Amino acid sequence: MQRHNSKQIIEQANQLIPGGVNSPARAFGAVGGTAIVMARGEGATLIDVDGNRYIDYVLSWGPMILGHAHPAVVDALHKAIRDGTSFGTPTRNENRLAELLIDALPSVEMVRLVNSGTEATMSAIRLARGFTGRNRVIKFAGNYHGHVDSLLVAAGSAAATLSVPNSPGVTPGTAADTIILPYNNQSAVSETFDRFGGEIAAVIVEPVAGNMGCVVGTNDFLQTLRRETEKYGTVLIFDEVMSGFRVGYGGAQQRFGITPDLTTLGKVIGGGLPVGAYGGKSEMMRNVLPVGKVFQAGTLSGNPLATTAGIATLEVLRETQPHEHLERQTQRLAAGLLDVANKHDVPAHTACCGSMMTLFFNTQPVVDWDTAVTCDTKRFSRYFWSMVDAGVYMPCSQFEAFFLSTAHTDAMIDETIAAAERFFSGK
Ligand code: KE4
Repeated sequence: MQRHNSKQIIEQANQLIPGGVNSPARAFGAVGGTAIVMARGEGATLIDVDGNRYIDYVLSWGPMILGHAHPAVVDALHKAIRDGTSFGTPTRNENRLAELLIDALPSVEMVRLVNSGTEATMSAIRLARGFTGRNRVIKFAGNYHGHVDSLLVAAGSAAATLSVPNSPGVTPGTAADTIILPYNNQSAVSETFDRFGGEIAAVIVEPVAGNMGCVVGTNDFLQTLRRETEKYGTVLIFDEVMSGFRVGYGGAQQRFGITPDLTTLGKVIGGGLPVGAYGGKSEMMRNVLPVGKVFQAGTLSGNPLATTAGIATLEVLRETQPHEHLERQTQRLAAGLLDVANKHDVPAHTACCGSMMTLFFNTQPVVDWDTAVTCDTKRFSRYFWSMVDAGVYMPCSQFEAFFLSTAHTDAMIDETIAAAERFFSGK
């Protein structure tokens, strides 16, 4: 495949925008080479600026669960845009989207709409701290919750347990209140609560992790989080920005039957336009301004066009209930990729939940960050470019998840497995 136009556009972008991208995940840093500039999407395919077509398993990093340019979303936006784009006032749409979220998610009685997953997690943590009057927050290695200062941290010395910044610009003081624990490790959770329980404002967790590749939280782990947070009056936050409406219509909390105190959302709920949200029990949410004292605001929060795309997307999901079909398709893809890897003696493992999955180049199952980092990322990079050149656009990092949409067909899945076999046969 030739990608001259992509190269030219990225060269220019590099002069205008740091790294030529508006989000580092798009820069192909982990796999080398030049990022591919896309021109448009059609269902489960993307077409780049050189006219090359790809089966798309990135789906804008999760939002496009109905595929690109779904008629219900496009028609709704065409209609809405004629009425204007933003008023800075309450609008009817915001009630409708709030209703859909409240109806779908067991933990949510009241919700605040924001513009991104990062805003949602940042606000949920501030609310938890304001509600409890406590400072410490627990997060898990390998979980990503957006570029929130207090969560851009690395594990500090084990003794200190205090985290240290893992980005310039994050102050040691900000990092110090964050405790990082290993994912899927219930004894580390219990020990930390024994030591700091009464000081912990919140635990934030991806119940199905997607940011170290797809790693599913075990029932023991998630039940331990629920039990310990209840015991110590700590707010349990399920970050369902990625898993929400993707591992089931009611998210991981409905799938696993574990109800958090707060839930953060994004991606799918905006249907490809910028929407995030955080929600929980009314008693807790009423602590948010203007009813309560916890400050949070946003010029474009609940934007008429973004809520239009989100409502259209969720209404199609609610009416068509595609999640079982999506899960079967995802499992078929995962099994097919694993089968061809095994056939050619390439060490690999897969993990999937709902319509997200990852093929790990690893000799052992990936259950946390420490096992994730033992993946063969060099082989992954060769695999990535082999698949992209075969017309399969996949996440440009071993530590991301594939996503499927209702527009992915059996033939596309077969084509993807065949492309993977061509790579594995050449190793
Ligand atoms: P945004 O601020 O990017 O909308 O959401 C942050 C976020 C929060 N929580 C979870 C579980 C997330 O996965 C994310 C964002 N996910 C990444 C992909 N792994 C977004 C891609 C990007 O940063 O460009």
